[in-house]
Amino acid sequence: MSNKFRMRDNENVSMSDMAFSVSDRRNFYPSLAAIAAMLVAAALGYLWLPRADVPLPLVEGCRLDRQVCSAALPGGGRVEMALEPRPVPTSSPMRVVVAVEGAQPDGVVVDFQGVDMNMGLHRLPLIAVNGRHVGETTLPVCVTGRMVWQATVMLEMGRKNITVPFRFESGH
Ligand SMILES: [Cu+2]
Repeated sequence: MSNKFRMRDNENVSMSDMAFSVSDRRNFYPSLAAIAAMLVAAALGYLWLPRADVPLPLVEGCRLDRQVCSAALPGGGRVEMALEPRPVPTSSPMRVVVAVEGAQPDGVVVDFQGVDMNMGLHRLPLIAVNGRHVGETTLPVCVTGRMVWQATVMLEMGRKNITVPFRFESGH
């Protein structure tokens, strides 16, 4: 039976009875909508929250074109990086190997940038193979023949991006 029908049948329904049933319904649906809106906002907030960048200082006293270099990670563990072959070739492919000890990154990316010269940004996503992260790339040929590069390893750990800059020279 609809409300309209019932009201016509029962003319003496009081205003306070009506007010009660209407406000009851008005309170119920907005609170459900508010909860749903909060859940949606929380989900979007989680997705859109910027990842926290954790930049580590430059790894000094170690050149990737001469040796394997490593750095301690905040919260334990180590990251080790190697370029192959050594010395590093400029116009033929080189292999990049990153090993992470005591931590499990979701992804590993290496950015190559010229230190004294703008050579553009070369981003190399690595692939997980047998517990290590590997990739292959060819550095652009430098007009000066020899230059210093920075290889910044980015480890995606949960909601953190830990970056570790290493240095090397190319073109010997
Ligand atoms: Cu250059």
